Amino acid sequence: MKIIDAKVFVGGPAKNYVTLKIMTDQGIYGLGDATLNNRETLPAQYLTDYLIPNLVGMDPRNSEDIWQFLYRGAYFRRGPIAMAAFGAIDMALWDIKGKLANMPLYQLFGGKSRDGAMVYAHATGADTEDLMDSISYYVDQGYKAVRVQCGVPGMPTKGYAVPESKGAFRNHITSYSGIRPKVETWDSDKYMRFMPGVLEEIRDRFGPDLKILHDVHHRLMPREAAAFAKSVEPANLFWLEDPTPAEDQDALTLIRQHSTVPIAIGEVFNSIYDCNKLIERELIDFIRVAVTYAGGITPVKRIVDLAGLHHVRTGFHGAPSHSPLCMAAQAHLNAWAPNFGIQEYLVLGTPECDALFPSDHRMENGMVLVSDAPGLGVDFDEKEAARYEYAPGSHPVVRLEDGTMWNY
Ligand code: GCO
Ligand code: MG
Repeated sequence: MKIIDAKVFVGGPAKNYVTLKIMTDQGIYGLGDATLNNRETLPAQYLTDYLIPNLVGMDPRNSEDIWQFLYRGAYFRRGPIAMAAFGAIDMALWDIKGKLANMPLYQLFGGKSRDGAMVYAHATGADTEDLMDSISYYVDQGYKAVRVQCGVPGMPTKGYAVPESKGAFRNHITSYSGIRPKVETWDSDKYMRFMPGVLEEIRDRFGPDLKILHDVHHRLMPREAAAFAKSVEPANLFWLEDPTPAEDQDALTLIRQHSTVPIAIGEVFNSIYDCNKLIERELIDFIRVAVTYAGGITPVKRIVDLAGLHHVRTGFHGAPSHSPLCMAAQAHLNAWAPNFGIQEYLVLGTPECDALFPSDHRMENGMVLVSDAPGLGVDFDEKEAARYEYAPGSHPVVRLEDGTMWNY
């Protein structure tokens, strides 16, 4: 069996998805996601200029050897652009493997460990009352877990992932506003004074069973993060995400010394070498890698197994940052992983996205029910894809009130 060709598509409804399609001499094709938010053309070009010409002629069933060829063969290893490109190839090869075996991928991993995988939605509010409405909206739809972000009073822009005005609580966080970033402001003291009270109020209002998550988005320094983690303990969080910039891994020791709040980290990691020490030292509770940025199913399965040895559960990064192909790869891993924790999931649910990526993976009552179709269980409609073109976008940048650059 041989790979005869592969193509890359960039574009999509309200979002630049990077989609790889690998064709074989047996008519079976595989699909993969290389979407790297706001830098989408780069993994696409890495694939077209360097990787696809090498894939042609290879046996697609040798996914492990092909992964090693990509990783060891690059010489300059890792980094999100290369790893997203490898991730798409690896996903597509697993898709082909599943189609050849006529089995959904979770069967090839070891079968199902659960019927549905719990997901969390994103609630957000310009102020506390607005946030409470947003949480109620998701709870009413059956979600068991909600990430909560709230506008902080007294800051010129209100904080990470919060709307500027009330009532816009279902907004997506990534907007395609051109190549020049919007500037947001930040004040750690105001945030640290305000947010613990909001989290406690949510716990009081929604009771002990709701799983509450909160994302600091890398904005605190180690001592602040340790103090903050301690101060949010009464709210009994499911997790506190990215309390500090992820590069400084020792910062997590300080947090652990002062608090038992569960810590989730890893959405910006792109290899096992970014998290093996954190996992082995048991400094985190959830690992947040995504199958796309972390180089595909092959390496992420190794991360999941390592995490399992150290009581670390999965909490994969989710939509809308990744396409339904990555979400499908994660749905299969979530169905299998003995140490599954939770899956991030934003309600995209647009008819345009479903038309571009038809599948019968489905969401019911805050759980993802994995498809039984062979492979990833997601298709890609090229006619639909022809309707979209690449639109450049940028993440916001963050400055302190005196102008100092800070972490988005
Ligand atoms: C999350 C993340 C994202 C990132 C986004 C950047 O927890 O989902 O923090 O929302 O901001 O993926 O592209
Ligand atoms: Mg995050």
